[in-house]
Amino acid sequence: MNDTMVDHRSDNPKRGSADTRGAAYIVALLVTTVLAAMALVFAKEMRVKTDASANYTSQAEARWIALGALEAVRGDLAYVISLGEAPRLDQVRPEAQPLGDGLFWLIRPSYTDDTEIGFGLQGEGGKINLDALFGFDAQNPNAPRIDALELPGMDENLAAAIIDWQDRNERITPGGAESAYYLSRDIPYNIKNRDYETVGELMYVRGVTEDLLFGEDANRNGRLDPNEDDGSANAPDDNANGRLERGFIDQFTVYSFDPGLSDSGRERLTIDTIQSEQEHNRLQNFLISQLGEERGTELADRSYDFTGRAGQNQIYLSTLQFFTVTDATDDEFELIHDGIKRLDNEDELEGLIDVYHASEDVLATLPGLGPGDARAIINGRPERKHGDPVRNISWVVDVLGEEKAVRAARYMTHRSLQFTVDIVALSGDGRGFCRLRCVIDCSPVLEGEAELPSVRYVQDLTTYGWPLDEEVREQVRAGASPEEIATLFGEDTY
Ligand SMILES: [Ca+2]
Ligand SMILES: [Ca+2]
Ligand SMILES: [Ca+2]
Ligand SMILES: [Ca+2]
Repeated sequence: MNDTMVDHRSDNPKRGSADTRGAAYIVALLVTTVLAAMALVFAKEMRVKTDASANYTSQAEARWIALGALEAVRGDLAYVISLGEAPRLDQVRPEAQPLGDGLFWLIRPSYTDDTEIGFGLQGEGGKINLDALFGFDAQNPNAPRIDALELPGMDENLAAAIIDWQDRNERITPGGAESAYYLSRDIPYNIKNRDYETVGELMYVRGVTEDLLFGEDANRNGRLDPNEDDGSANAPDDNANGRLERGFIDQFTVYSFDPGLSDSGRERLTIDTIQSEQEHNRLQNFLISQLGEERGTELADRSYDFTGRAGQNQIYLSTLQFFTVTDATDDEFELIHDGIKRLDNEDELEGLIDVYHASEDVLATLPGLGPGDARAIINGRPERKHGDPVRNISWVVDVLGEEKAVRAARYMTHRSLQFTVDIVALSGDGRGFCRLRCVIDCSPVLEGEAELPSVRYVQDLTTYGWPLDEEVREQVRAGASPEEIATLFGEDTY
């Protein structure tokens, strides 16, 4: 054996030794390389897994912050309602609010500047109620009958199809579509013939497209983003006109509803059918309680002259006409408007338009009004800030003139009772975010039956992407304080 080895060595000692060492070296090198590569792969995988679990944790954190934000808003509004006040859109602080380790924002369209994001709640009263839209509900004769054709993108056939989808019958409104159309589609489905429950449901209706429903706001943040103003260069297709064409989703609602109670949950007094001394006394007592003996009696007498005593039997076109007929002052009307209603059966009102928050497009659909009137209303809105007591709509008389105002006021309200809460939540490390769009109902309930505002709808919009500036997240990752983050947006717009 030794011999063999020796022989072998002596045969070719140098080559054998070099081969062995070379092979070992190569194997070692290979093993090292493979090990190093494996180590790298493992390290990378570990890193990816660590990142993934960190991201998952951050996202979960953001989601809890969003849900917490919803509860915070409900709590804030419940407190306001408990004071006997109508909830106002400016009663929650909407920008960069710290919650847990993270932050949340409440966003909404700015309405005055398409390139800005607005902050705060969105009043559903500023939108057109699909279920009360054209007054097609025979059960609800007080519902507004609007001129929907004033809306961008709307035409007669579309309006008819929107009506037919909701109305209880199978009679085709001229230009519309009933079940025969929907059942003859490639994938047939039944027509609803019931109230709309979400605005998104419009996608089922003949002629409604994604473009019509969402407009140019592809990421649904209410702002004109660069890709939404560059034509077809980047999705979506837009008209590159420097303005954000909004879709039906921003103009319609299914939630606006007024139970016809005062802000503090009291029954209102009827003004229109007062023909007996007894009814007159009730109204007079109410007016005296609000305005004092002299003025209360004076206003009650003027109203009684109008509705019955002088045998005129005139009918109020709206509660705003009570303001003009009685010649009340703005301050007096502020004290009485919430305690009166026009008709006995005017308890439940669906779809009244909140003139403080409706867009120009929406206001132009009100019966008797056009785009010029809509602009005048927007320009004539009194500034409402914290603590501002002006809450009724007497100012509309100055804007539209008495005759037009008292007619249109039948479809108007000074308050939204349902709100969209569009929550953007960011985890403390700036890595995870969550977006929830919710609708809460703050309708007053009868006195003494206090309730937390109810959540009517929640939709997760996280997949639409981060809606604010990227800089916000970068700053949070870099450890900026909520105050510093809030200043990124400049003046607040709620
Ligand atoms: Ca129908
Ligand atoms: Ca956008
Ligand atoms: Ca585009
Ligand atoms: Ca545009």
